[in-house]
Amino acid sequence: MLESGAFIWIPTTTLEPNIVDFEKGLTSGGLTFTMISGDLGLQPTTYAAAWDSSNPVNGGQRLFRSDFNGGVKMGDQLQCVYHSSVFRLKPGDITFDYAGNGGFIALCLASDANNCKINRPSAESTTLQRGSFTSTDLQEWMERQVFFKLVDDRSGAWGHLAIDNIAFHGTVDVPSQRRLRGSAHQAWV
Ligand SMILES: [Ca+2]
Ligand SMILES: [Ca+2]
Repeated sequence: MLESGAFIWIPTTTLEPNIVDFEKGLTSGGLTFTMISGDLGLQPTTYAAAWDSSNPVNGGQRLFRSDFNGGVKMGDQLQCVYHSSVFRLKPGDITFDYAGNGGFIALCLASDANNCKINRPSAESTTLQRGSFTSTDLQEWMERQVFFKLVDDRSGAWGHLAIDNIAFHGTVDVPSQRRLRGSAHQAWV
């Protein structure tokens, strides 16, 4: 029997991953991606504009591709760093579809933004491939506050990052009104 003032735990995770598919722009899968440096112009672009990108597992209409400004191909000389908003990491693999040979996706600690797990495609191909951070790789950061980086750091041939369908398990930052009782995940009874 619960005593007055006790609290119960409200689960905030499901078995289904959040999916960043870029279909509605840079706010996707519960996260918002913001350009930290670079001069990339508009993201995402469309598969129709980036006609040389193909995704065998269905990318929908849009993807992030660092050599594009909206619907215009700008070239591999561009570089950029995007950060996502922060989320609390939950158990499960993180998967994504990516291509290119000029950038990477990273998962970083919110408390130490230079402490990152990096996954760099080496795909001199226009066909997106499946990549992942495995749950084993991520175990040490379970329940920690983390965020994604999308980085283009090369200017030569194939020096871009194409990425779509970032699937992760996590809970996004809880709205401030739920902090009134001192904890984001408690409900008083
Ligand atoms: Ca997509
Ligand atoms: Ca580049």
